[in-house]
Amino acid sequence: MTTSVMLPDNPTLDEYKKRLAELSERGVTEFARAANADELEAARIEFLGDQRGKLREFQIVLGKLPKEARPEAGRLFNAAKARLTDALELRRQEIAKLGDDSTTRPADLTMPARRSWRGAKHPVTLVIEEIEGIFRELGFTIAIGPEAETEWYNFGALNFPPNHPAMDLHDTLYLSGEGLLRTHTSPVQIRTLQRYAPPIRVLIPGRVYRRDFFDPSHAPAFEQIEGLCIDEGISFVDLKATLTRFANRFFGQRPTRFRPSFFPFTEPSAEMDVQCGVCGGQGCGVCKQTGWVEILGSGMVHPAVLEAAGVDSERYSGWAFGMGPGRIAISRYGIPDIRILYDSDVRFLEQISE
Ligand code: 2U9
Repeated sequence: MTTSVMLPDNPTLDEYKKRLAELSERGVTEFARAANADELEAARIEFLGDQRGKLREFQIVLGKLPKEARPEAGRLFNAAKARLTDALELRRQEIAKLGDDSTTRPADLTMPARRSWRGAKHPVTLVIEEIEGIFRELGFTIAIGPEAETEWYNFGALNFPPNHPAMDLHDTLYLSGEGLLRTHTSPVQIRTLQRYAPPIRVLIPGRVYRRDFFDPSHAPAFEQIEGLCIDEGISFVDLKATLTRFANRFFGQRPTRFRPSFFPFTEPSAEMDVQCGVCGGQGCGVCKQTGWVEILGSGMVHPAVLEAAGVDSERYSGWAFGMGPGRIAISRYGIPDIRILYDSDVRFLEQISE
């Protein structure tokens, strides 16, 4: 609604007072007529807008009135501004009480749709799912199991002799009463061997717990993936061939190598490295100048472990591996500190979303 209240450039005091009273009246009427918040806002801008509001013209002209007329004109200007402001606020409250008139006002179908908020998968989830996909293609089945375990399933069945120093390596979180939080997903492999007859090819992702304090490369709870292949006639060749195939699929055709290692549950044991993807093997900060990045540990399943799980170690053999997908996610996405994975900071997670 346009409101014409023309005010001459150099009005007399009477002219100023007459026009100001007219403007005030029209403004109160326009505010009262506003049917909704949008119309009220338009009226506010028309009468009280800082730049082009009608009342602004009266403020500017104040300085052009005869000197002796300015005090009275100023008082009248302030009274008119207060009256219009009160009328605006009153109508704002009335409209708010009426509630949102979107139920009565016809929907504007030309309005753009609101962007629907989408969640995203966590970087570690993306890595786990990609690794699962590769091993599924190699004939592995995904298995899961309990996070609260017994000492036997977490250590005893895995050839950890009582009080073996390796158990300290795990710095275990024991539960009140009995039991513990599993320090690796290996107990699920024992349970699988007990329940199913070979041939077995399982991949076991899951959360594991260690009594570590958070630091740039350790977290007290982290994700792990272990794999197990048990059949007749399985040899170290099968281990190397399958894990090399995995590495080539996940990291691309980069050189890999195996280094002798030790684990109580495998013999022989080997760590597997992939050539550093940043420096191409020249040595850099990421690979600590070695040119290689460790990706997993592996080995031929120790016969004592097979026997503990009720599998005939004379007839069956097999290999196993374990890796930390969180560490792989750090190296893949160039994340400097493992704690960033667990801060749940949306600003970080939004950068790596799918
Ligand atoms: C059974 C038999 C053997 C699982 C294995 C590793 C080597 C290994 C670590 C990698 C990084 C744990 O997440 S990590 O800290 N694991 O190096 N794990 S072989 O061997 C098994 C498991 C179950 C019945």
